[in-house]
Formats: sequence, structure tokens, C-alpha cells
Amino acid sequence: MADSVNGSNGGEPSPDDRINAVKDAALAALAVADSADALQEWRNQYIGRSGEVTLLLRSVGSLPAEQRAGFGQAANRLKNELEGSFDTRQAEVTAASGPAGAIDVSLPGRKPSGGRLHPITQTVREITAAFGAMGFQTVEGPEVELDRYNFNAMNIPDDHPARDMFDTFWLDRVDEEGARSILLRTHTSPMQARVMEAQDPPIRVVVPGRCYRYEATDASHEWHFNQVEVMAVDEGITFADLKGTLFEFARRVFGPERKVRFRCDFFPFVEPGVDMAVDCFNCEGDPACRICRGSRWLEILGAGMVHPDVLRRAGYDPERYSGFAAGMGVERVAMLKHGIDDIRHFYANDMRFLSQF
Ligand code: YSA
Repeated sequence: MADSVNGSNGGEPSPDDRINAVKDAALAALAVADSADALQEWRNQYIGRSGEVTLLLRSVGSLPAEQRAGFGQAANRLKNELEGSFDTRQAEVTAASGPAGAIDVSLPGRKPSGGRLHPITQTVREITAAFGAMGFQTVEGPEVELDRYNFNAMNIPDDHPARDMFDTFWLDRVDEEGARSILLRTHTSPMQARVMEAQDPPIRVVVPGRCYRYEATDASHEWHFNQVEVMAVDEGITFADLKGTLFEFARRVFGPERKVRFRCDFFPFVEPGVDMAVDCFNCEGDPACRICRGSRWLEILGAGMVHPDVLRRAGYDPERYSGFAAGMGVERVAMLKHGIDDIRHFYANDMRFLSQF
């Protein structure tokens, strides 16, 4: 049986049988090795430095000379085959068990969380769209404003007590007379004067923008908030136009079922003046309600017929032109729409809150 791996030596297994026995046992054990530890153990047992295949190779020298070459080649083939099988099995186990750092290609993808607009930006867009559908054009103006537009053009001269309504952040600058003249606008109303200066009637504009007031915060007041100014100036504009437009806005933004209330109010730049409130979502008139303090109403805007002096100051003839204007608080509108009981949530940058919108 020269040169044969199959040569038998009496009762001893033939070299071929020895190789096949090791191969069968190794492949059977590999098929059930299902962890990194089990694979390592298998490797040690079969193809490691003291493994069974290594022992087969080492035993070549003890074989009859004519069997050595054939046996050695067969043992080497087995070693290569088992190393290949080991690599394949290791990849399977890694994919199935996913040890740290491994990529499990069978996992479903993770949905990236998309960015979205801030709820106040969404509300601004909803408000301007509601007025846009009624023919109003959106314009914007400066947040850092001149005293002259914020107050004087709006019929609020120096020392007028109405200035107290608007606790003001002044910039550290004085004019030639030593008076403070630049501020963070306290309302969007100065844009009434800027728009009237820049164009002739008919005017229908909405002006969204940030406003600032040096005042204490609570559930319905912030020191920084957003307003949308609304203004229509033309021949023959009446208080009925004001009411009709604001009712239609409320119907579009809050739905027909919400109650809206108008009351007389005073602003130096209108005559007559009103404020508009929407029924509180938070309470049944509970005096402890953080939003309305039991009044059942949350004021969202001030409004009125543009004062003749404001028209005159802008160069319009109040005998010919009339107009209405309103300034609404965007955060208040968003609170009423979404049932939010504290205005401060909007600017706390808490993703649990912001991701609801
Ligand atoms: C009135 C008449 C007009 O013809 C035109 C505009 C106006 C509104 C006026 N310029 C004004 O600012 N009135 S207001 O002080 O009562 O504010 C209007 C709205 O802004 C309020 O109804 C409220 O919704 C919101 N607001 C005011 N101060 C706020 C505030 N929102 C949050 N925090 C504050 N501190």
C-alpha cells in the first residue's frame, strides 16, 4: 500500500480513517459552536497549537515512510479546509449575536429624527396665512427700533403715562440732546408708521416679529415674545371691517366652536380701542387657573381704529382715509390652540416639549 493514505495496520484505524474521523468530529462540533467562547474552544481543540489536526501533522514522522507524504498532504488539506470553515462559522455567529462594534446587517434601519419648525414659527405662519387668504401682505421690520417709531409715531410722546404699559429695554445710546433714543421694540405697532411712510393706501399688511418688555414672567407673560401686527388703511374702512376680519381670523385659526370676546380697551394710537380674548381651555372658571385666573378668557390681542393723529403724522389725510389695526400675541395663540398651560415652555428648549409639534 505504498504511497496510500488508506494503508491499514491490523486493528489500528487507517491514516485515512483518522483524518476523516477528525474531520467529521470537527465539522459537527463547529456547526453547534454558537458563541465567541465556543468558537475559541473549538479552535483550540482542532486547529490550535495542540489541536487534533496539529497532532495529526505531528504524527507524520511516526508513519511508515511510504505513507508520510500522502498523509501529510491530506492532513494539511484538512487543516486548510477547517480554517476556512471556521472563518465562515465565525462570520455567521458574529452576525447573529452582534458583539460590541459589529454591524448587524439584519437590523432594521433607525429613522433619523427630522428637524422641524419651532411651534411659534408654525403659529406665525398659520396666522399670516389666515390673513394672507384675506388679502393681507406679510412684511417685516426692525427689532431694534427708534423711540420715535415705537412711541412718538404711535401717539405716545415723552412722559406720556402710556409708556408705563411698555416696560422698555433701552440701548445704551443717547441722541444729541442726551435722551435715550434706541430700544428693543416693545410691540410691532411701530411698523404701522413705517409702512404708511413707505406706501400709499390701500394698505393691507401683517407684520410678524419679536418684541421685548422688561417685565416679570409668569404663565402667560414672557420678557420676550412674538406679535403679529395687522393693519388695513383705505377709504371707507369701518369698525365693522375690524370685527369681521378678526372674527374670520379666529374662526380660521381656532375653529368655529371657540368663543371670542371683544371688550373696550385703551391704546393711545386707536380710537376707539378694543381687546379680543378667546375662551380659556384650561379651567371652568377656577380662580386658581394659571392662565386666566378664573376669568375664563385669555386676551390675545389689542386692536382699534387707527387714531386720526397717527394717520396725520404718517402724511395721510384722516378726512379721506381710515383704518383698523391689531397687535396679537403669537405665544398666546399657540397656547390656546395646543392647550399649553405655561408660555415659558416655548423657550425652555426641552425636546420632550418641542417634539410634540
Ligand atoms: C393695539 C391697537 C392697535 O391698533 C394695534 C396694536 C395694538 C396692540 C398693542 N401694540 C399692544 O402691544 N398691546 S398689548 O400690550 O396689549 O399686547 C398685545 C398682545 O401681545 C397681548 O394681548 C398679548 O397677547 C401679547 N403680549 C403682550 N405682552 C406680552 C404678551 N405675550 C406674552 N408676554 C408678554 N409679556
